[in-house]
Amino acid sequence: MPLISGIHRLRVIDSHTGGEPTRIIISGAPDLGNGSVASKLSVFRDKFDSIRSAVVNEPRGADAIVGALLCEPQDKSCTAGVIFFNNVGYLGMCGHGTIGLMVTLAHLQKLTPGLHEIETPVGKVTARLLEDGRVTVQNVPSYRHAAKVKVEVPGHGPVTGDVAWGGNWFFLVSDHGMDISFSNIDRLTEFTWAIRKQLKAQNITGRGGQEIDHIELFGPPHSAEADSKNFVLCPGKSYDRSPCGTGTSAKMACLYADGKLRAGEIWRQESIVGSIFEGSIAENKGDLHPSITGSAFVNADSELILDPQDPFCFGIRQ
Ligand code: PYC
Repeated sequence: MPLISGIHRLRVIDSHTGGEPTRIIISGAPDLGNGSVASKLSVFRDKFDSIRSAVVNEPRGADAIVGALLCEPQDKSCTAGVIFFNNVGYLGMCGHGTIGLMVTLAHLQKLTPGLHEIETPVGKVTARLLEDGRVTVQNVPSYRHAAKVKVEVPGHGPVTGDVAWGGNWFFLVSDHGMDISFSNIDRLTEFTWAIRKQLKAQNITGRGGQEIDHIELFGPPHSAEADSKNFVLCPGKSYDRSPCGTGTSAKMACLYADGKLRAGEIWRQESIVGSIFEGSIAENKGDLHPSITGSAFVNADSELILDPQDPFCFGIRQ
């Protein structure tokens, strides 16, 4: 069955959070049924994956864009439901994207400053729109799954890192000898991509065999206001321009486990482009709850046109 029978329009709002773009589908998306956001994601992935590709891939999109589908939450205590996706697939949670979502909903006058709950495929997160326009996201519980895991990377030698969950799976490396600078993006991408491939080849995974699809390198901050600077490789080989909300959550879980960050203490994570997220961690009944604060700006409100005559209507796919 063809996905669209004639010209189809999707309204999208673009924003960026610390330089990392988020494109949110506001209307025109297919009906995904009445289930939870996790079940809506299954329907979207199984039946409408071409819409994901149409929104984020070239010629309309670009590798760095994280897409989001605004949807009805099953849990009526939530202000919204959201499914995040990228150039190659779907994300469990997305910190910068949730900050972008909150600012987008405020732009649409659908929410006012205060506390809101958002249903995601990996659980409920809480986000507070602050009076100054910044957003604090209380992420899903985060944890370190494995410490000091050694992976042999051809051309680089052994690399040691931690495996941690922050809403996505991360391999976090501090001891790497690389220069964490914007001018070094190509080498950082090549190095982290090589690590990712070896994690897969050597069957190093997250809990329950889940693939580790984000690699995070840390180095000294360039900004006097930050504690650390990072480079985050995303699943589709793009890098995160923001400090990465889920990656910063994973990092704080590791710092906490090592006794290097106390509950309530502020951690300022600088991104590869110089933007900063402020984070902290709280412990409740043995679970670690990270919070991330950052700002986003709406930069486009537009309509995507899907024309079935267009040979690249559903994007250029890998
Ligand atoms: O902010 O969590 C995040 C994120 C994940 C991938 C890109 N950004």
